[in-house]
Amino acid sequence: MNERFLDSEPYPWPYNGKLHPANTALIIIDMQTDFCGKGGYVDTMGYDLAAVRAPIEPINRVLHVMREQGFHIIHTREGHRPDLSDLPANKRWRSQRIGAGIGDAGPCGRILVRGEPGWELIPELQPLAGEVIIDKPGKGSFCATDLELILRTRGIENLILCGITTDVCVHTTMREANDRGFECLLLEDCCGATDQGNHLAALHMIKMQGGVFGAVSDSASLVELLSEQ
Ligand code: C5J
Repeated sequence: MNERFLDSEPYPWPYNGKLHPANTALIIIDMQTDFCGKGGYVDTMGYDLAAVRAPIEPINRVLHVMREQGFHIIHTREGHRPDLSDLPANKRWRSQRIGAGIGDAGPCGRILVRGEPGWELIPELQPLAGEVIIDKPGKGSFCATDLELILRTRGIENLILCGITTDVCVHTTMREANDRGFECLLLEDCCGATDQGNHLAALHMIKMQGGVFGAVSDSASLVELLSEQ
């Protein structure tokens, strides 16, 4: 199979040029109403929704092309069991301090509780039948989930990360994946954070030390590369 490399920083990605649908997954992190919808967790905390909604359209463009070409598509959702048995007391306490208690009632149902309207993936980015959905109780997608087993079983080596928030769940997942030997790419316009400074800092961190967690590119560059014959 021909080698191909994406225009990305700080190095052309992936490192070995092996980029094809069988060994590469798009992982869309936590595009849930609680993180980018009106009345959800992020909205209740008082953050501006514009920055966390900005990635919706670029993600959709990438998703369309990658679906068409048969790449693996993975969605994640952060949330807790209705009895909150998987919610650490300190996580709950901190959320209550800021007025958006996880497990408490809000305009979109109980905040970050599985099965509630706010916990659902947004209508614009609904999974198709057969796409993997990972339910995670934490920020990283590998902690207390079967994500690694699924990736190894399918022979996936490359992960293209997008979603929200850049500095929290996306970054934690990228770090976890990088430590496990996966070749990671983050699409900067397909991510968003509750603080623009944190978004930019998270992108900068990835590019240190020759690409300490992988590489950074954008949706247009990826779509262009994948559209080349
Ligand atoms: C946060 C996330 N920010 N999906 N979760 O609590 O980044």
